[in-house]
Amino acid sequence: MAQLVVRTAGESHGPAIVTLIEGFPAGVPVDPAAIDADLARRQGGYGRGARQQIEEDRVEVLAGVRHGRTLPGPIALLVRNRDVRLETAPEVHRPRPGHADLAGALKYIEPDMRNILERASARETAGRVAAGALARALLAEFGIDVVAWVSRIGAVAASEAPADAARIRRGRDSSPVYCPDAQAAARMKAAIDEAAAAGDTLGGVIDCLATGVPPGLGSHTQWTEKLDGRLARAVMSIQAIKGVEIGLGYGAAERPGSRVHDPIGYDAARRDEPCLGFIRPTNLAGGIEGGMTNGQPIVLSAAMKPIATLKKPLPSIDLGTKAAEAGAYERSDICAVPAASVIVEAVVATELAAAMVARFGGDTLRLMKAAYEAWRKAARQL
Ligand code: EPS
Repeated sequence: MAQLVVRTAGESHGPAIVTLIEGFPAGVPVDPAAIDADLARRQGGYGRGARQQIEEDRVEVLAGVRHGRTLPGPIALLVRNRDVRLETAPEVHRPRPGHADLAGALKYIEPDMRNILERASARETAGRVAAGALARALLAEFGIDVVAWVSRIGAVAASEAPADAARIRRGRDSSPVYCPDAQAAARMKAAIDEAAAAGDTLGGVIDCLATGVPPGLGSHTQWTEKLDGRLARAVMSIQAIKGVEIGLGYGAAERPGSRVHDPIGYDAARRDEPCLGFIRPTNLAGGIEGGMTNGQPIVLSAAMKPIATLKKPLPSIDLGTKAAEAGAYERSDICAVPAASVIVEAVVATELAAAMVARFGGDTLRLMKAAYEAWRKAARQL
């Protein structure tokens, strides 16, 4: 089975973040400006700290692209850091509750937690967003669109977003907190100001919608291939994400089955849509049944905890003396939920691209399209 794999390397204050992408089909158009646009969105959003005034993320394509299209070989992308001081940055001895510091120190028997936090840092996600932009270019060739936005910051929740990805994107992109509900966005901004004034930080919820997804991505045959499991892992692996829901998610536990499962109907007039005519009046499953897409849009949400680096730090200890001390503080974001929405979009796109490659073969875009069309033709005869 063809396998698309994305890996990153790099420390927060090292020279660069590097991304290696293997198994990506050849012939996909690559637009560095589109990658940079996603990188810029990831750097933005109201509530970001001083670091983002230093950084100016731009992709450099080091390998795997020629004449604006992907080659068969691995793709290597590089995003340089500007705040480079890995060799001179001070040691960290006071673990921050909520960060990787203490767990990493215990794992590696490491008294200087700088050696942990530099890689644990969410700076790494610049690499995953760069890969996600490539994945989106591949998905676009098949009419698949992924959009993610902020639906809650702290206690402020947005009203339900429109069902249409283009409308969500328009609203989101004119919002300082990447939330399509303008009234809620204003209250979210005020909540971030309040948290900043209190020396505190805020988390929130990110919603994600993928449209145009054909049925049958993922598999019911092996747990490792179940798409809901793969998406949950990809999203949960984003720094500070503590919960992932697909469709109704936790809400499904409260209801009887008759109010959870989406009835099935058929409308021949919709045979050319991704659902192939098999319509569902609701989409509480979030587009996935039995670990496979069912032709409905994928609906997913993720909960992000507040940033662990606090201006008014929580009680901690000095790892050397074991004496009570406040957790370490240099500077921090107040709220990075808008940035995390860009990362959710990227990792969901990457996971869907991987599922498309696994399903329709990954050597070249042209062969992949031929396999996709052959399957669609056969599926219409079901
Ligand atoms: C981060 C701490 C901050 C964030 C960083 C993630 O960096 P610094 O310690 O340099 O102020 O700004 O995120 C980024 C640099 C980024 O580009 O997203 C952390 O501890 O996770």
